[in-house]
Amino acid sequence: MTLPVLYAMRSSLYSAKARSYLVKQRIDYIERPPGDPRYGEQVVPEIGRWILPVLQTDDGRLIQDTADIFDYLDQLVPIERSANPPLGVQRVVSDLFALFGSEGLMRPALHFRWNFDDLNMPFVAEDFGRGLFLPIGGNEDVKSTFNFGPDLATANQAEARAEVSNFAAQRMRKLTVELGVTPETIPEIERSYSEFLALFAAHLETAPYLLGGRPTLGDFSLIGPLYAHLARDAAPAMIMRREAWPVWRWVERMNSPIADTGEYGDVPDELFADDSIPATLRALLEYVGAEFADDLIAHVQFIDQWLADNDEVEAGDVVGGKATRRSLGKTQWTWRGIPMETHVIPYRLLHLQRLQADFAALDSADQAEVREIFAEAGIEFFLELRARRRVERDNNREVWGAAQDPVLPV
Ligand SMILES: N[C@@H](CCC(=O)N[C@@H](CS)C(=O)NCC(=O)O)C(=O)O
Repeated sequence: MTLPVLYAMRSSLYSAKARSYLVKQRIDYIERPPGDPRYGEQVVPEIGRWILPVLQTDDGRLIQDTADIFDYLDQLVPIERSANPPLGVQRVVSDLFALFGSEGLMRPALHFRWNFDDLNMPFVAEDFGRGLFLPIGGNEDVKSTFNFGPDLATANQAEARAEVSNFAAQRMRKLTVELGVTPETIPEIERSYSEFLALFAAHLETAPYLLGGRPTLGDFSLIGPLYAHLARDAAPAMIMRREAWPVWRWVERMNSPIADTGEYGDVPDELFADDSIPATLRALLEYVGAEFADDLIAHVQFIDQWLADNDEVEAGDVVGGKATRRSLGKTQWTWRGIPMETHVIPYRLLHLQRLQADFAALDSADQAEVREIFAEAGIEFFLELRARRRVERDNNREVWGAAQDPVLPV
């Protein structure tokens, strides 16, 4: 039997999302690091960029992007194990955490990885080096992908690993600043992350997952930042262990093929009864409002203005002009009272569109309930916010979609 292959790394944020899904749904698979020659020879040319994770299905198709990987895999599991709650209030709440988990914890993840070198680097450098450079050949692809000096075929292996690892680390350190981690914002990033841990831990006192007895897309997204960086790297691992035992356990649980919910007694693997959203989860939604609403608005405003300024763009054009350019430019906004400058990533709109489409499909009673919950959390406008074009995925990259009337805060 041919098994699916996940090209991934333990230290990669988005890899953790796909891996957790495969593990929790007990889908047998093979995991290969990007240093494997097959990644450079087959995957990168077909996907068109160096990016993780990539799933190779058992019939050989390549899927990039964790949201698309979830959609593909979710059709394979029995409906009662689907990570998409049935259409209702919980579906939209799961979508919200799919957006926030994928995009909203990047700053603490990057800060706690790249600004604590003494504690983190011995481990992270090993992880990078051993995932990116394998002693089994194929390293010419690594060399051309990363475009660096030494002749890897003859280089000392440890030195070559260090070289590759350093190269990748430089890129990520640059990204850390580009996404708004600076000396001015760091104290608030740290405070905000501790607040998140406290609220998520309080929720997990009541249930093993976001929406009850089994994980949903919201969990499978939050595990990205919370596993690869915030639980595996030494400095933030200490923080999570010290401040939020239930979150640490949730991270373990999200990587376990069994329910792993013993401390809750006998928990049925069902979502909260009656499509309900408990108070502890509402508190977490309020946190998402405080943490992420201004960020999302700034993104959508910038994207809309960019589209106004670049009206030659047509549906089907690759976002950013080429698949490797994920940002449209930089924008300034105020985050929790602090001036913030960040790169703008149109990819985010995909998650927002998903949430809005699911909301539109609800009956009016469910819509009213979602409105009430979102309004209480200060995120009601998430249900309408849009730029003048959609973003879609085509051939494993982001492309502009149809034109539409923008909806922006006045
Ligand atoms: N939207 C993508 C994001 C994937 C992504 O950003 N992956 C990172 C690793 S965690 C990456 O490959 N970065 C390489 C780069 O940007 O050069 C997904 O959900 O799969």
